[in-house]
Amino acid sequence: MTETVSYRRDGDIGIVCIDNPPVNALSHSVRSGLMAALEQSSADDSRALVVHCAGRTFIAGADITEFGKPPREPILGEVLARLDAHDKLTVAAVHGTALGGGLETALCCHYRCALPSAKVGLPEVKLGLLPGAGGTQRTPRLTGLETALELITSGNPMPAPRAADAGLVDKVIEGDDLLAGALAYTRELLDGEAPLRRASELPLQLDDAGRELLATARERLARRTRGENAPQRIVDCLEAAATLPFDEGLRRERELFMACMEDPQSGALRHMFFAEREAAKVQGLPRDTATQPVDTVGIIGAGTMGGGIAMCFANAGIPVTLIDMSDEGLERGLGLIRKNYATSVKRGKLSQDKADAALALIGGSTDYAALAEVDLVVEAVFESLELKQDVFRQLDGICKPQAILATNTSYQDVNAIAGVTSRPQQVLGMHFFSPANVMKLLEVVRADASSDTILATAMAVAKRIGKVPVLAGVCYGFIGNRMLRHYQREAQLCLIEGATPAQIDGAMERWGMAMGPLAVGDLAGLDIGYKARQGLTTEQKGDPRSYRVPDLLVEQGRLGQKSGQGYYQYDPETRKRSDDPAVMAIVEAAAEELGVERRAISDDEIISRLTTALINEGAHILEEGIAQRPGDIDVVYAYGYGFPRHRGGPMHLADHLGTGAMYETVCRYRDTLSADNWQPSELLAKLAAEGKTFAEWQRER
Ligand code: 3H9
Repeated sequence: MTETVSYRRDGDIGIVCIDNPPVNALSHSVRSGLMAALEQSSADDSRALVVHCAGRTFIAGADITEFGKPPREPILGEVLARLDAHDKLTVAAVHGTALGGGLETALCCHYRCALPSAKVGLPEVKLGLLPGAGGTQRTPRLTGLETALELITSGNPMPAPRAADAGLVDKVIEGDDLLAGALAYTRELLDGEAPLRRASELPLQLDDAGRELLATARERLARRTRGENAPQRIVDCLEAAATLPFDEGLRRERELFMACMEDPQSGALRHMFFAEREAAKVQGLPRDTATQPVDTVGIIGAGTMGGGIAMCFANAGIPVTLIDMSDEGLERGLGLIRKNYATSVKRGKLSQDKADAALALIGGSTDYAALAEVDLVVEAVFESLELKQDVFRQLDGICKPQAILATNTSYQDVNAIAGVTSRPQQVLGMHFFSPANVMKLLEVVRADASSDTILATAMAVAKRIGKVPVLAGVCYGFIGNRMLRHYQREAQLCLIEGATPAQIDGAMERWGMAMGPLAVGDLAGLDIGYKARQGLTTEQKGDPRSYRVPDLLVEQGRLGQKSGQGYYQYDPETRKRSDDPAVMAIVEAAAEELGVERRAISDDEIISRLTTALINEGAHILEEGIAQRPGDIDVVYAYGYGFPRHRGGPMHLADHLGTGAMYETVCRYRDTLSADNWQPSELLAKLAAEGKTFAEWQRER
């Protein structure tokens, strides 16, 4: 057939095997091979055809690397139309994951069988797309509208046994020899003279309940997906499936698929897909760099952060010893962990068994000696360099020589921490984000002496505990928090110059941020920033207009959600925020005190100043080599700060808006707002002059 598709016979059954590592994506070679295999199957005297894949998975979808390039025939739609119309019985044999175009291929077979461990799904929405090869038309004909809606708009995969209940899989094959099971199943179907059951020929109608379902879904998705276009277009496709003849529905799906493909949102989401995978790689470190085993972990500090980190490891089956200075501190920390697990069980997010198993892996001690044999220690004590150095001196004396010593600091100098030990090559930063058991981002901070082995180990461990790791260099705030200071500064300046908290947060949330900057401050607690500022010099604190209001709020006891008041008032029951005239009085007084004349500020100005501040600082971070790639910064912002994925992260946004336009905006803000706050990045200036994007700069390096 082709180098990726082969055809052979097992008696009267033809077998087409796709072998296109790593995930059997539907590349041009696979599509051509499938077409050829169908011709062969039609031409020979076989009675049926089994479609299966070599390697770790069934087809994981269209080949995303081909997107954005001119289409090469045969396109997937043509291949699948041919498969759907095949004149011999067809059976898909699924293992691993049948995703996107992969599941659409299986749906064009007359029957589907799968291993119990297999999963099926239509994750296109996560790429800003919709299933474009019949998935929106065939799925509801097999499962009904409700299940199809959930599967396609969530993009989440469904385990094979559930897919069998839902009508997507016809037989779950027990044992681990899928092909033998699939052949036996096919023979059973042939012996029973099973009809060539085409999903495209099954009936589907739109009744009142279906109409109601789709209308509710549109509203729910508009709220939940904040400005994403693909979810609404998916509902349009499902409506077409239920109201139009199959071929017309398919045409409508194709139109809407193409609209998604040309939508910058999909470009941004596809960028995120690859950026996330790229971020896990450390430049200059071969893929097969040896890692150290991490079978036991110690955590210093049983506060909220330490407890959350302990849960991450325990959830992944890794035993943890939590250390705190006092019995009370330790008991409080362990109590908080128990409470968190109980809440997860109550909310149905975790089974009682899994919670019990994880809890059983978390032990506590007040004696550092308990860490003598652990493979990795994560220090999560109060943000003080002296305190952290003291902890590392003790660890150095107690832990085995090859143990990895990590600090969870957000701001401190990891070199200065590593420097107090006799093994700086074993020290790095592992910066978790709060709540640590929920947030996916992990900044792995490389200090000057950190060895390749511990970097590779930290990246691998991060993945094991379900995190998205990004490598960062040592600087104040690393990648994420260093940029955040500039974003927050502009939020504060917009506030004092004329906007209200509700306007700033509302503008950013409508634009797509998970939460506005001031509401985030209230959630985290305004006293945290206040305390941190006390330890800084006037120069380090930056523009005095950018912290006067939060200082006043804290001094009046307004600490944020935890005290019921911050930038907003909070309902004690629902935690719903509402505007508070007292806050505006504080803002106006602060403006007067600092000689700031308040004026009307538009939502567009707020969005532009906050996002441009991120982009300019991101560019500084790249030129200094603190981040490895522009995409890494985008991953940090999407996973750590609620930046809308469909905008692709700050650096992708800069590419989308144009580096030239961004540079001009930074210069305009420098000239009209503040020369101190807006120092254009040299890299941004260079790219603007050369008419290049950050992505192009990255590719050419
Ligand atoms: C679609 O199907 C559209 C159709 O409806 C209509 C068309 C007309 N293409 O994630 P991993 C690469 S849209 C190309 O680390 P895992 C990936 O970049 C598609 N490459 O492994 C990585 O490369 P590298 C719908 C792909 O075991 C390597 O494979 N399908 C594709 O953790 C390993 O990936 C999806 O959205 C692809 N489709 O997870 C599924 N997929 O090693 C997307 C992966 O160089 N894929 N690669 O960094 C996934 O969700 C996961 O990759 C999967 C494996 C679960 C399959």
